[in-house]
Amino acid sequence: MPAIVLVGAQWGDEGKGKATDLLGDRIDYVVKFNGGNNAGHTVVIEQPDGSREKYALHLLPSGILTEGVVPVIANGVVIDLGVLFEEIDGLEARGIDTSALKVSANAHIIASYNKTLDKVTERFLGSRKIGTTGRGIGPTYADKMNRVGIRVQDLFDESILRQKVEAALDVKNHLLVKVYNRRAVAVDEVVEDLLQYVDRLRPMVTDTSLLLDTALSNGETVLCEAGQATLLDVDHGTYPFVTSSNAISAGACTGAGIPPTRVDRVIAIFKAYTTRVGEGPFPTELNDDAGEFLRKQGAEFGTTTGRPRRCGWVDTVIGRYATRINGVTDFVLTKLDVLTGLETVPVCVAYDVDGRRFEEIPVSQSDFHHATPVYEELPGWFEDISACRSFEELPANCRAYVEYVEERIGARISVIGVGPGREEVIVRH
Ligand code: 2SA
Ligand code: GDP
Ligand code: MG
Repeated sequence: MPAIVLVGAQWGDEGKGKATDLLGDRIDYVVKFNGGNNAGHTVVIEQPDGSREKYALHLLPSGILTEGVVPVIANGVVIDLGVLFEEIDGLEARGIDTSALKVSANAHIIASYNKTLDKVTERFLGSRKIGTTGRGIGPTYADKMNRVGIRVQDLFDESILRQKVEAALDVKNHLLVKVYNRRAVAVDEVVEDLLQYVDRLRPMVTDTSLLLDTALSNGETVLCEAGQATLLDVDHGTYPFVTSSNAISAGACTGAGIPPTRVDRVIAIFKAYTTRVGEGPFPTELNDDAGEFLRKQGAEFGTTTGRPRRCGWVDTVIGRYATRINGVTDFVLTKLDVLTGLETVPVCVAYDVDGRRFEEIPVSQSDFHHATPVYEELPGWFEDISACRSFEELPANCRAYVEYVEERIGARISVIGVGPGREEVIVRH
């Protein structure tokens, strides 16, 4: 059976968690392949008595909420062990069975010094900051590339662990003390902190690439779920205002050890408008009442940090880019209900940069910073769409909006979200 990759098409928070959860009962494995606890996925599940349970996941794959699914944290992830066990304990306390969780022996560990470095670097950068989540993501990936990272498997050999922590701290302590005016970090302190998790971690650790290969060969279905999104990808996003991992579909191959020939479906989650947290260019951003309307209607606040998200109209140039770079086969259009109540809905179809029209994202970052959106105004709708379960039930203007966006982004919109709940969707294909 094939592997399916699910990605965010914009700057994150498109509703990937809900989309993964939706697919859950047709999936055997759900794999997180990039990022760490910078991610925040909110999933709302209706209970038999009609009440709603809300889950906010950071490090665990969203598939953990579906019974029978094996959740996998693959090699491309960076793990904060304290957060991992806090999240596991939190879910167990709410009756969710997490015992099937598998963790790659090759995933990297976020050590305390990298959380410190993330925060002090941002402070040091001042107005040039990235607006990171402060979870130590960037410095941990930097260590991985510098070959001074700590991997999960290192925890099972104390002497190796000590050597690796020593090597990592060699330069870092110099930096912390001399540049950032902080205290030096003791090797013992870090080693002790990490070793406290060894016994709980050991049974989960395995060769997850082999596990997934065997599953695929046995006809099982594997869903690889990206954290962050296309425009936050370290190679293909708005660098340097990106996260430090590959969040596009290809990231699933390196981040989970699954070959490209195994992947036959790429589902991209595209919000009916656009949001961004942190710094960086955002052509359709609204700093007015319309932006406030979207933030309020869409409850656009960071799932991890609580930061208000920047909001703007939908950008089909970005949608088309996401289709190309990810090889999207299907889109899930989320939060269409949030646009209800607008006289007209502007759709960005191109950019204007100093009088020049761009149909694609300009390759020059400076151009992108200056890009202003070229809008088509579509008529809005006022009917509550949250109870609609078929495309035909949607108001005519709402259907026209979906079809217009679909035409421009260049891949079919197969599912439409009309509310935060698990069942508040329209399945078209
Ligand atoms: P980092 O911490 O190094 O990954 O930050 C680098 C940039 O990546 C952005 N980023 C995100 N953008 C949207 N959502 C994310 N997850 C949380 C959420 C964010 C939150 O679901 O709401 O709670 O604030 C996420 N994670 C990283 C980040 O804003 C930087 O622009
Ligand atoms: P992720 O990071 O992509 O998983 O997205 P987040 O969970 O950070 O943010 C998406 C938010 O939108 C969550 O609060 C979801 O409950 C909510 N959501 C998802 N789909 C819909 C939808 O179709 N309509 C509405 N109103 N909310 C939705
Ligand atoms: Mg999120």
